[in-house]
Amino acid sequence: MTKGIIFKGIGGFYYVKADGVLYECKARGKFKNEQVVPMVGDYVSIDIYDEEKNLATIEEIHERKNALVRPTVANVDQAVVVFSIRDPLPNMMLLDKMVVLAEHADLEVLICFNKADLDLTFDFDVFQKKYENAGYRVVRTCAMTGEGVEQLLSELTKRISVFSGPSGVGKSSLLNAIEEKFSVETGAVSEKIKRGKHTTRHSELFELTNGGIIVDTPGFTSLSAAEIEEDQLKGYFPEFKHFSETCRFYNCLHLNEPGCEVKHAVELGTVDKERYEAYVYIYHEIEKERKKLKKW
Ligand SMILES: Nc1nc2c(ncn2[C@@H]2O[C@H](COP(=O)(O)OP(=O)(O)OP(=O)(O)O)[C@@H](O)[C@H]2O)c(=O)[nH]1
Ligand SMILES: [Mg+2]
Ligand SMILES: [Zn+2]
Repeated sequence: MTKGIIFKGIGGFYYVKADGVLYECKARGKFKNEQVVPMVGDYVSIDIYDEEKNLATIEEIHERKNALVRPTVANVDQAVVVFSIRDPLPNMMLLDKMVVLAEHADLEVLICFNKADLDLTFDFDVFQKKYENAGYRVVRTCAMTGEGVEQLLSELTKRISVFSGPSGVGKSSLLNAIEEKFSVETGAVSEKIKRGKHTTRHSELFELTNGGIIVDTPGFTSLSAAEIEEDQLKGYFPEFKHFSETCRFYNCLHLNEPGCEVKHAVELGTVDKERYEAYVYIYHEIEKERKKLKKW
């Protein structure tokens, strides 16, 4: 048996890279019976039955370190949350939700603002400061000119990073800017509604020469955080931690409780107001969604 990683999955076939060779694989029937679906990023053992045509069967799926639902990928170390400064404009609520979901999956987070060329007046420094204060690394890139691509690349060494974000922000374009040989398909943004056209249809792994791996994924427009429990959410805003230790109630949710030091920090401006508002918004959204789920 040979060990490999699932690089992509299309129409019931899985493409597994093992010892530098890409094998087209079917999964053993037993997985279906066990209701296990192989995922891109899975470490698997394969049985090669045709050396010439590179055909094999997935015999075993090794234990996952983690598994993301959206985008669907296993065993990643870092989420690169990609937004563009224009076309489409960044949806900050979606950005905060993606960061929260990455925290929930215990991933490192890197925030990337792409299409720097489209708005030279964009106040990147404000965004950078906002998210750096929350404990995140932030980069500004332009896939078109290559600006910031070296810096982005330096954050992608020796680990598996998943590029996620709305359609049309330039995830695939960034891959091509990093290494031309990837020649990933990219698609124009709709003129009218300034939205991407969902060009990337499947998640796929790309190996960098620096030893890192990038997962390119399909863009999305909305995201549910209902897998998170309401009272867990506060733990996914790292900038709250320091203040929450001195809240009057040990289980303070930083909503309407008296003596809340997080709210106090928001008033003083030490915790960013918009980030706090995103917390409250996502909290209520989760509450609503989870209530609905319970009814079923
Ligand atoms: N001006 C400008 N355009 C860019 C930049 N990066 C990407 N684009 C353009 O934006 C459009 C969408 O890029 P894609 O790379 O396909 O976007 P994506 O995020 O992969 O989108 P999906 O695969 O649909 O999720 C293409 O027309 C790109 O040429 C950039 O830095 N500047
Ligand atoms: Mg794409
Ligand atoms: Zn509090």
